[in-house]
Amino acid sequence: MMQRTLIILKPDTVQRGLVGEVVSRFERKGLKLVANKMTLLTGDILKEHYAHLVDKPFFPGIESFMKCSPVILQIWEGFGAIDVVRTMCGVTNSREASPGTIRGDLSSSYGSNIIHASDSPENAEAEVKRFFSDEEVFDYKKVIDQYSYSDDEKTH
Ligand code: IDP
Ligand code: MG
Repeated sequence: MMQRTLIILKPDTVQRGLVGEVVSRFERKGLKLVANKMTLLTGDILKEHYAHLVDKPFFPGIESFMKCSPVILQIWEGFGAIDVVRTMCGVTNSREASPGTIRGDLSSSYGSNIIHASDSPENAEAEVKRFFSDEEVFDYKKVIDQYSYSDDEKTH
C-alpha cells in the first residue's frame, strides 16, 4: 500500500551536519519527498507529539533537547513507507541499533538518536496533520516512478 510517513531530523542531526546523509538514504531507497520544512519545536507541540512519554522522568530532557535547535520536518511517500522508514532507522537506543541503520551508523546515544519516524498508519496520519497543512504536502509525479516499483505494487 502506498503510504506517507512523517520524520523529524532532530537537533543533533542539524547540528552535526547529517541532514544530507539521512535524506540521501531515503532518496536512494526510492522513497519520494512530498513535504519539507525547518522549524523550532515548542513545548506544547512536543507534549502532544510525545504524549506517551510525558510522565517519564526523562521527558524534561527530551523536551529541552528537541527545542535546542531547529529541526527538519519531512514527509516521505512510498510502498509500505511507514515500516520501511522505521526499519531503516533502527531501534530507539542507537547503541543497540544494527550497523547499516541510520541510528546504528550515525549515533551512539539513546536520546540524541538522529530521527523520529511515525510508527503506525494511525500515528502517521495524526503526525502529518500535526506538522503540515494540506498546501504544504505535494502530490507529484517523477519520471522514475515507473521504475521504482513492480506493476502490482503501483496499483495499490
Ligand atoms: P522512537 O523514537 O524509536 O519511536 P519512543 O519510545 O517513541 O521511540 O521515544 C521517543 C524518543 O524519546 C526516542 O526517540 C528517544 O529520543 C527518547 N527516549 C525514549 N525512551 C528513552 C529513554 O529511556 N531514555 C532516554 N531517551 C528516551
Ligand atoms: Mg515513537
